[in-house]
Amino acid sequence: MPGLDLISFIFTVTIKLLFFGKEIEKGYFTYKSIFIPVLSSVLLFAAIGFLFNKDKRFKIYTIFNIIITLFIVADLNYFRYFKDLISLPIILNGFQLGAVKNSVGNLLKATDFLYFIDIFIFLIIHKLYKGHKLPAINFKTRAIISIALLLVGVTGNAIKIYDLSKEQPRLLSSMYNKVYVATKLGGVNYHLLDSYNVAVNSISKKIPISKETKEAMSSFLINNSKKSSENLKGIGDGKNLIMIQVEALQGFAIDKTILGKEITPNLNKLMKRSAYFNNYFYQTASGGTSDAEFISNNSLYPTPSGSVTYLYTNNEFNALPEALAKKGYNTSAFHGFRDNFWNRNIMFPKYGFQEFHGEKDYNIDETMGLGLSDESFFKQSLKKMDNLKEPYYSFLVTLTSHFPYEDTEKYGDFPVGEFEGTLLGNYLKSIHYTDKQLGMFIDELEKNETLDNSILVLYGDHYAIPKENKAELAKFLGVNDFTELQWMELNKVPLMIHFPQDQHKGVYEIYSGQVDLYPTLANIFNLPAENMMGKDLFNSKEGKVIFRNGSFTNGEVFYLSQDNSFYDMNTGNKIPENEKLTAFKESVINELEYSDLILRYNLLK
Ligand code: GP9
Ligand code: MN
Repeated sequence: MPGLDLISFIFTVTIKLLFFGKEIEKGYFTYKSIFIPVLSSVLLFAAIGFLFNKDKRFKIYTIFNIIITLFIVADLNYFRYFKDLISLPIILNGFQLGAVKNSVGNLLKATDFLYFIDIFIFLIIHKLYKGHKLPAINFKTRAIISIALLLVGVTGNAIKIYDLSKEQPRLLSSMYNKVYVATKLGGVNYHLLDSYNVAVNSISKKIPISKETKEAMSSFLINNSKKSSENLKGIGDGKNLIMIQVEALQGFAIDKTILGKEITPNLNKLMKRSAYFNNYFYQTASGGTSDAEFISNNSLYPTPSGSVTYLYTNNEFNALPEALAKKGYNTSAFHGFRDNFWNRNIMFPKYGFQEFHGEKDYNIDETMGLGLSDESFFKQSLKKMDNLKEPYYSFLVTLTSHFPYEDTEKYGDFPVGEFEGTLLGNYLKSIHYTDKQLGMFIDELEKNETLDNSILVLYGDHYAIPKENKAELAKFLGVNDFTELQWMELNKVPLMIHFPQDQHKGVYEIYSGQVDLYPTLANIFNLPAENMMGKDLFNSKEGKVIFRNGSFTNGEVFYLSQDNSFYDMNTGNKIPENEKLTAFKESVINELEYSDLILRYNLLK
């Protein structure tokens, strides 16, 4: 039958895209709501293919099908790891991710291959019927059908894209919530829009920022640095700063036991001796660890797609290490992994680290997970730090507790009972291991009296347990399941700031995030606090956390961009949006935009 290829192309590709939508978003997803945009996007390809005749048409449809399917499977795997979708700048970023290949390979599921099944079936049928001459359809008929398909496709898409742009203005241009776009418009439309944005973005760099935006931005930055009090100002002046960024240290693991044993005994000890921020959130996006390093040292938001460390290697920064170096500090970064991973060898000097000790500066005498074990890393780093002239800023980034936490025999004996053999159980073992090494490191600093003359900062870079494994986490925390709001509240990482003689210890409940670290330290070390998106946590009354996907909270209400709704954090219930909340939402979008503009236009030059 002429046109059978057209019908089967539309049918199978649409079904695949619907399944894909379901796989990336279970909470708010419905087949019904996504059916029209998905079908419309497939019709665009169907229309192009139908201009061709017979065998050529079959070939074109097969190629389209393969490309769309490859995108689906790549997106799925990327999503399992990053909770996000691939976008063009990230494809450019691909070489950076080589070393996480293991993690991603780990996420590839047998069912992913089912997405290719129709292609094989079509190829077999095509081979079997090769002798049968397909009846030709004349060009005029093909052109009419093609235009009709195109009209239906474009109209369907236009309506849905318009609806979404009304519901969440600026979402489609800034793509702060890519998954939401894909679950509303389908995977194909998402990628078409992403490509369109990249093209527009590279053109937009050439258009100057409007005067109004510039003024609004500078008045925001000036206002943001104002504070009402001067608590702890300059108390770190002349002291060392030792900052540890711990891989995948998620808040839920702190101060918990399993089978009667503390999971993080050393961190629990440090927490009680420090200023402990228990409502501190990670704000990383697809740049993972590198985003955490960037946000914490620069007080800017990460890029909505790709990573700062790939897209903006040519920028100038106004970072913490540089500010301390200007005051005569010796600044160095330590990380026992490939020097060029996340472009650290380029970016760390850009941030103002005078020295970066990467893999090549360590003796790789013991490996776990991705590379050098935390034990060996800390022991060797202590020796390197011994040689530093004071005052210094040492920034250490750990590695062992990296997903998928599978080197369990090497972590040492730590039984996890019913969680034995699960991702969560393995994580507990690995974070327990890292805690032990942190304990050793801190004890050593205590023994050699370094702690008496240093401010020690410790925080987690990002989450540990992907949404895929949320059932295990629910079981561990003794609940049935999480609402979307509860899941967002689990995005906390601990922040501890330890002062000599355990001064200022206590629990600080202010809602805060990684952008707040640099302004907080700028106050402690008497550094200029300009062009920062965050707030000094010792001198702010109101908390605020903005996430890269446009969600935000102030500790009382939580706005989830996933469903464009506000929640009362006491009751967990949705609350109606009012003028004040709309204004809050607007200001959050502005702040994210200012941070993006600073990067895009290299404004710190
Ligand atoms: C490797 C480590 C991994 O150096 O920082 O980064 P991540 O995969 O967590 O972003
Ligand atoms: Mn990490």
